[in-house]
Amino acid sequence: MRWADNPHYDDALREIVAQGSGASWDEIAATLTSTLGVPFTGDQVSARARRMGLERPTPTAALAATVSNERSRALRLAERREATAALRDQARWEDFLDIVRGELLVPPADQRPPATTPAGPGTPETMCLVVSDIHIGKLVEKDVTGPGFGYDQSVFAARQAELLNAVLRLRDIHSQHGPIPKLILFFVGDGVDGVDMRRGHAHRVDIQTATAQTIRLAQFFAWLLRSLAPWFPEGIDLNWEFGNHGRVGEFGVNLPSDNWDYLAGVMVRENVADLSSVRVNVHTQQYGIYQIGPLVAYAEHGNSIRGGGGSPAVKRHVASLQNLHRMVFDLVLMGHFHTSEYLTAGGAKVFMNGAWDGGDDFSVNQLVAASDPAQWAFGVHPRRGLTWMYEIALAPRRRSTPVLS
Ligand SMILES: [Mn+2]
Repeated sequence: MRWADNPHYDDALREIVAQGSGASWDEIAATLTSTLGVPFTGDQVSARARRMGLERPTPTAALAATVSNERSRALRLAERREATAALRDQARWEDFLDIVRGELLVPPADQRPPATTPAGPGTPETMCLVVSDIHIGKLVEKDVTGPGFGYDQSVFAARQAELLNAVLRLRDIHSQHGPIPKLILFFVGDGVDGVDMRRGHAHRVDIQTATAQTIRLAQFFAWLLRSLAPWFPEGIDLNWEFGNHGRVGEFGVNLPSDNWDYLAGVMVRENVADLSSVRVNVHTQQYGIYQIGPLVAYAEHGNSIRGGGGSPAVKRHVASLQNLHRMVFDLVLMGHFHTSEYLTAGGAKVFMNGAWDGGDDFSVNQLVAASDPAQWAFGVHPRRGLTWMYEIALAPRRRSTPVLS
């Protein structure tokens, strides 16, 4: 925490000192900690107060200040009583108008008060979340895959809620150690399922147009950002990469960003333009390179990897990326293979997301494989880098059916 970057800390301190309670610096620090949700020590507070030229009132001075405050308050009350008596009717009318105005006033979304929760005294860390392979519009019927699988619009809706809850739960858990003031979201593609990716595709969707799927994708992320914004006082960054399922036209015919995912990203950016703490970064190349604290992260969907999603192929691919960009990556964030994996590729840690749709006809019946709907989340310490990681499960563990005993 750099005090000088947060002028509202000064305001809060000045206000507490002005109350003249005679509290110790440690007590004032405790009050600031609970008001602002950021840990303060007595030494920190007294040093800052000295720089601001504030003096902590001694008990005698505090008493004198209280007496004088009380006297002027009594005076003000007496004046007000007199004025109210004289102008009673007008005052009542004004009161009534005030109530009406108050009821009609709808505060803009970004003026909602930030949710302040007490946080531990540890170093603030940034939370990161990787979202991908949502496949909005995809239909997987249990008749085809068995009851452990299945995906449609209602399953998608339930998993949205599960994701939001998981992020808030993780934030809560880690706040007990230290504040989590900032969230970085990575969308790495395949938000929409598409409608003409391959032969027979149209029969396996329950949202029949790519345009309608795109609208759902944009609505989902706008909802997620609006729901999360009050919990992260230093803001949310959403970084947006597109996948292969949103491709418009045949493979290789158009430029990469001729893609429904890309369009949804731009729609999200427009939708949340009124949220001052949220930044949405959508670009037309099919990857992004980001600095997160001490770490360099490379994010992409992953469809340019040749030879499957196994460890040797991913290692070759990450080595090629580092050669191509003449950079070393600490993190690689991706999806595409519908397999939740945590891999090492040289010095890079690779987070590969699972898919929201789980198993489908092809994966279950041909590949004999199915993804768990899992998405990665992790914490970044400003000096130590990667500190914690979770595989967020969007569905309960699959059970065998029928249950025989
Ligand atoms: Mn996918």
